[in-house]
Amino acid sequence: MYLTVNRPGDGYYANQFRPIIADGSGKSTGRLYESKWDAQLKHPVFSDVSKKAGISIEGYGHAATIVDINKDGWKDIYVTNDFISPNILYINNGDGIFTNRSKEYFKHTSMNSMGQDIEDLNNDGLADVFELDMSPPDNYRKKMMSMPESYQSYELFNHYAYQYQYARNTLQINQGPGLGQNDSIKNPVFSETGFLSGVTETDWSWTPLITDFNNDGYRDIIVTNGFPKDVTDHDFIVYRNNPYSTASKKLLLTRFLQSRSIIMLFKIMAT
Ligand SMILES: [Ca+2]
Ligand SMILES: [Ca+2]
Ligand SMILES: [Ca+2]
Repeated sequence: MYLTVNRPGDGYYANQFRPIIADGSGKSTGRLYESKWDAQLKHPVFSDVSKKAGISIEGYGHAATIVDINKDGWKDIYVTNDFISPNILYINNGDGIFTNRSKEYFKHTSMNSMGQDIEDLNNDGLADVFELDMSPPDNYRKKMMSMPESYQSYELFNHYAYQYQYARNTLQINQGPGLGQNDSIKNPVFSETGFLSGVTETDWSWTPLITDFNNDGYRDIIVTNGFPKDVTDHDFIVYRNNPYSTASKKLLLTRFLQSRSIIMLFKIMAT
């Protein structure tokens, strides 16, 4: 069993660049529990094996999927982390130890990563990865809700060896194993086709579920989204920052803007 962990506070702000703590001492580090049968208790007992399994990289985790992504017979763990903390792809080495290979497998990921699902979307037998972010589909809400992306951020991704990340949904289509020298098999190659596939912008989104809703043989995607109030509306942020010293907290809370809450359903078309 893998548990994602996110602990705000304690001096950790997941939207601030800093070296990633990868020795297990970071408070927002996921945990892996091994289930073993206890003959005396006559039921399984879970024990925390995170440290010896190499589950030691911090990140503001929101979701994890356990799947054999490279088809070597060993189940791997993909973790989506919110804010700028990079996602983690724990590849199972087959000896009880996992190694993060996210940057080797994916050219970039979503930034404010929320939920994810990993299924075969194009019926080629290979697992594809869909993860959610917060980009709105219309221009007005883009301008009102989104933060600008800057070259400085790009340079900071390089400086701190973070994975490149963009604030939109991403769809990683698995192209199958790459070929090495002498016809050897390498890691799978993924193409990020979010824009081409028309699934990048579903506003403030939480969790996708991929399944064939209409029984036509192609898996579809349902996205749950919405937020009670638009807390990242730029006008509201200015309003909140200026009169906070004079208005009561109660008054400010009543002035939150209403957010639209919708559920989007993508039907995958045969091509
Ligand atoms: Ca594997
Ligand atoms: Ca596929
Ligand atoms: Ca379908």
